[in-house]
Amino acid sequence: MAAVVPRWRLGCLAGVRHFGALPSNSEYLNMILNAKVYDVCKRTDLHFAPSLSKLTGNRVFLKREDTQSVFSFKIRGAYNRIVALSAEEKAQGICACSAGNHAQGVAFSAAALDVSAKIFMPQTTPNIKVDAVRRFSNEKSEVILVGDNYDAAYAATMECMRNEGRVLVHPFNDPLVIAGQGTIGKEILEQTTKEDVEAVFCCVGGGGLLAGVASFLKAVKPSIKVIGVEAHDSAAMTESLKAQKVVELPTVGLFADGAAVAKVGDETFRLCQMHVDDMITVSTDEICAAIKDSFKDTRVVLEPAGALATAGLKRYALSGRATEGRCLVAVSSGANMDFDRLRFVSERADTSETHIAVNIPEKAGAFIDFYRLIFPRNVTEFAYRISGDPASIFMSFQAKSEEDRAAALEALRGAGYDFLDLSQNELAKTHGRSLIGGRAPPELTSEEGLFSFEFPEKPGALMRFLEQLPSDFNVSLFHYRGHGADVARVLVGIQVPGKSRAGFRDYLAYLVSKGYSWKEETQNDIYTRFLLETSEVNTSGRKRPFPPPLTLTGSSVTEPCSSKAVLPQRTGAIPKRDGLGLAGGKVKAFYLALHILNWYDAVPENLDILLTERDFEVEDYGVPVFTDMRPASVKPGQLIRFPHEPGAAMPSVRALLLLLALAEAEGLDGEKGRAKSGHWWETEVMYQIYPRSFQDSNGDGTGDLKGIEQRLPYLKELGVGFLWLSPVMKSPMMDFGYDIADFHAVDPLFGSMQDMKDLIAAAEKLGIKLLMDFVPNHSSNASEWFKESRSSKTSPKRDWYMWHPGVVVDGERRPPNNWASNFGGGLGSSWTWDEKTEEYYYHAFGEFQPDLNYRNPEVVEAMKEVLRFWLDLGVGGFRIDAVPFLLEDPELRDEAFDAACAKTQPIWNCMVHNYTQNDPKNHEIIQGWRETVDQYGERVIFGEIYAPLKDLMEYYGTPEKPEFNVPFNFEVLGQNYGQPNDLSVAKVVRDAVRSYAEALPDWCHGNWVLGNHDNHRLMQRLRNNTRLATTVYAFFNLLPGTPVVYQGDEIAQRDLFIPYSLCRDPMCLKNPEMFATTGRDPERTPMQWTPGFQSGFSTSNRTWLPVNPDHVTVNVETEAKASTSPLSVMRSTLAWRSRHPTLSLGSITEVPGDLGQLNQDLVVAKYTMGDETTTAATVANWNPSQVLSVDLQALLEAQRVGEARHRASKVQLAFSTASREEVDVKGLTLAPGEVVVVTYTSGKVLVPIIA
Ligand SMILES: [Ca+2]
Ligand SMILES: [Ca+2]
Repeated sequence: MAAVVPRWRLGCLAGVRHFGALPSNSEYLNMILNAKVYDVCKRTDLHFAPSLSKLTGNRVFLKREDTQSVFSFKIRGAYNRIVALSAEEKAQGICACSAGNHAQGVAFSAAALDVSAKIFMPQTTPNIKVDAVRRFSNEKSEVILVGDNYDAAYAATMECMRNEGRVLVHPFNDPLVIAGQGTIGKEILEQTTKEDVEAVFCCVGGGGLLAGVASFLKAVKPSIKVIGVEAHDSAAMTESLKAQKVVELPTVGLFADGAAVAKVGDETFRLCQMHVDDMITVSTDEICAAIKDSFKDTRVVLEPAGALATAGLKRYALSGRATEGRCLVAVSSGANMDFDRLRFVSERADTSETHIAVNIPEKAGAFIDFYRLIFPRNVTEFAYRISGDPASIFMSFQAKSEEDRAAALEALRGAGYDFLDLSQNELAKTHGRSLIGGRAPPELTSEEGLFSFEFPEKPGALMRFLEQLPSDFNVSLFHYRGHGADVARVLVGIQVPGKSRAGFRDYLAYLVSKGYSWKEETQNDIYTRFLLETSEVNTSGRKRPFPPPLTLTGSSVTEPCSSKAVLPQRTGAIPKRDGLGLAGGKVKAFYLALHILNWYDAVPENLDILLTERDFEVEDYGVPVFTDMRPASVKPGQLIRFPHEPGAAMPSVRALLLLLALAEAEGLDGEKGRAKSGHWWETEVMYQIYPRSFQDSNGDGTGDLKGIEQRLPYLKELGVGFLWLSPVMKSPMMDFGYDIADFHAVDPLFGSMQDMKDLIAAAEKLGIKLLMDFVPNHSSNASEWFKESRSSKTSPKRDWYMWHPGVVVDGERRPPNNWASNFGGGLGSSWTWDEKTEEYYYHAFGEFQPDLNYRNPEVVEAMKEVLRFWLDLGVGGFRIDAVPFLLEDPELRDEAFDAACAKTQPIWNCMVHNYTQNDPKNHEIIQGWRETVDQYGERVIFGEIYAPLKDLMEYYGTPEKPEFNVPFNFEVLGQNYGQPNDLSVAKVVRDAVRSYAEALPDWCHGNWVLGNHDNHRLMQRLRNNTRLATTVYAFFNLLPGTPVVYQGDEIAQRDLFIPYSLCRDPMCLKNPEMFATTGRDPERTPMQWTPGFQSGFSTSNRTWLPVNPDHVTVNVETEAKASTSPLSVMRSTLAWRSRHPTLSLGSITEVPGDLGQLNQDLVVAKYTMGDETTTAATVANWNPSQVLSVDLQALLEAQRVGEARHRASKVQLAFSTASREEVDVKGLTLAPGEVVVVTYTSGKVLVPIIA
């Protein structure tokens, strides 16, 4: 049937309309009743809104236009317009201009009617909307992005219309469009036959919806009020009706962008003027609140324009205009919400916030007096910046009710506070909170430090924090914003005069003890750029903040190893010394500066600094004070004296500025300015538990979680701080847990998930943390993941693993390349054929361990989720398995292979693994893990990487993109892995320590692994020389870096030979010819606790691997009684270490080698302790039978040749593994295997600032 063309349809150019005669009211009624919208639109529900009804005392209904296929009512008008086109017009096509929902309606309708549409959208339209329009378009249609704004796009539309003869589909100013929207009025009437409708609310942009709905209702049931709702900042219809003519707004607010129209249509205006009862304008806050109200009743998030009607309805009802109990209807007109705006909406939806600006006296304690008047109401924001007396504060709080709000304000008034209620001040709410204060002048910030604090958010937490603020330091900036998060964050500026800095540190330490964590932000760019005034341009031509921030530069918060220099927290009393002792090597000007600041009062005499030529080679010191004083008073070779005057801040500040400048010029990043704040994994000792062999609690012959729990007190006494558990996740145990079937479950062999939780809790009570073994490279072939992947080639998890059809060579199908399984066996291929789906799958290890495909982002995310699962349970972190194996060469290239080698070794050992290991992209995956773990605060990842030192260090990442907190150091354990090392030669140790210390980047924390479940025990490698094994552990326990103890090594437990018939390890089973060297069972036999039955490990007659018969002498119980036993030496070294946490944080500076006067069996490692003022050396006598005599004073001074400017230092014996009376370090004799620590300081300062 051909569409009837009404006589008025002469043209429809907005702005240039020239209707011959406009449709009459009855014609509109007719057009609405006959509108052809139901081909593509649905008759939307009229949804009863219980919450809104309760709130208003009316029966409130929402007309759910958000449920149309394009999520808004616009499709009604667009379709009704397009369907009415003549055949000729349809062939010409249409055009439209829109930045939003109209475009979607046009695209959808054009597609439904097979019409070509050109839709013009401003280039600035968000992608989400452009994509939506494209999604609805047919092939004949086109979305054209043009111009910077709607007007420009509209001009292009007009041009297209003229050039191509297309028909414009106007968004509102067209009778057929208006009639299409009018069908909503018709439906509302049909749907409310049982209701007593008082009013219907419609949003207004151009006015099409309101005009249509009003035209219908006023024609059929004029008693129903029709009310239009506009945003307060784009009320074009309201203004026009008021002026009785169409007016154009100079600007429109864009929040309700779907209804942001500067000028309504002349036809919509005409209709509204005739039919509309009233207009209401609403604020942004009201719109946000309406979005929330609608959400409560429908669980749908409306776009701002879509919620306008609801906001208006609320305003109407709550202002008392509605008759109680009658029915109110709002058209929920659209749900195309930009997801990015949700945060803003949710923040603003809360209209219960009261915002005030108030002046309080600028004095300590004024804050809390003020806050007490608001308390216990919830404070959502609190901002302050020093600006002189009185101080201005911005505060937001939530009152329980309007009365409560009034009461709070009255209380403030009563206490004499002069405040401003900002609740209705849009500028204040949007920007005021971030503008409070701004830059403070230098005279107010010269002693200011900026700190961020975090603490658990709960009622009253802010109050308690305010109570903790130090009364003797002035607060110069304060900002708190409640985010509804579980952690509260506060930013505080505090004025700390130089001489009070030590006291301030104590205060920070006190806060940490109270559960607050802090981080200094004084060097944060935001601070210097936005909160400080800048100085005049200095000699470098750059502007600098003035004065430069004085900083403690520290944190109690977990931070990645960073290149920033960090002063370790001062512990205990200030050392008594003659002057400031500095470490050998380069002088750390930065540290010196901080020490001056901290200890100024404690320096008992004048501080002399001699400037050298080099001090003047630096162009840009960036410090005005220094530039000032340089020409007048300072010359190279001149001694500057900073007189000692306790309490006199000025000299120390001058010194600080000078030294900071020098430090900056020296480039601390490259120097050993190490990031050391002493995380637990840096200062505590790691202990590896192999759970199958640690302690059996239920008599089945295998160790378990309850067993570990029983032995926690032993571990505590031993002095270890955290445990790494080899895998206990659910597994078929083909590789004893390194083949995981379910990453979220504990294997029943070890116990239940509850046992795991109990273990974590019990360990925590003792201050011991637990690291899980995370095995990311592969799963078990029994995992649900792999079963699904293997089920068909089209399985959604097919790509979670690595499948390949193989290659056909000479008519025979073969794996795609020569990659070998790490576990050997047969041809050794790492590709196994799957009969069912006729493809190979890849496995770096056993065929029961298919590799996960880390090129698939789903896998990457699934494994992060595994990390979060265990972190949520409270584990301290992870040891991560087989890291180099994660990704393989995407081109599957063959690896180089040495055939001769394979005669005596498993094939894998004879290949160069440059295509299956250490892929550069592995690092991105690890960065992702680190980010995941770091989100949990003080947690850690250790990595298992057998790689050359250079490659190993890459796994620390960079300070900006950190990877492992600690990649395991296998230098001592595993040189020439697979061949037992002979460590009886001191040189092996010396070289291993030296090369590791040289390779370790300055900002990274080292570690020492001496044994694990994959390598022959230390005792085996030392030919069962107990004394030497004891010495090896003692020596490494007394070096900087984290020691790692493998269970049993503390009692010098030995390998037990396991014949092939008894072996359990796949490395043994798969390599029968060479099982004795490849098998790992010998180092995995049960822990030896007592001389008794099964050594106390189990009550079973049969344990999974036999207990070593030597347990009658080698066991915990026996060794605990002997003071020189391996166990006793282990305990005493760990105890000394724990009393000196700075030891672990130090840097090894020198490992002397071929010195004539040194006995070759002495191993010496020199290092700075973490506080950078103490230098120490650990010396071991590696000779198993000879006493060696050495003059340590001479030894250490001998190292000083070339550092002539240092004075002689005093060497002191600090620790020995032997019991000794002797303390004279000249001619000290070291017993066989004895290890001593000496400390020495380099006398008085310090002629060279820069050595
Ligand atoms: Ca058991
Ligand atoms: Ca892999």
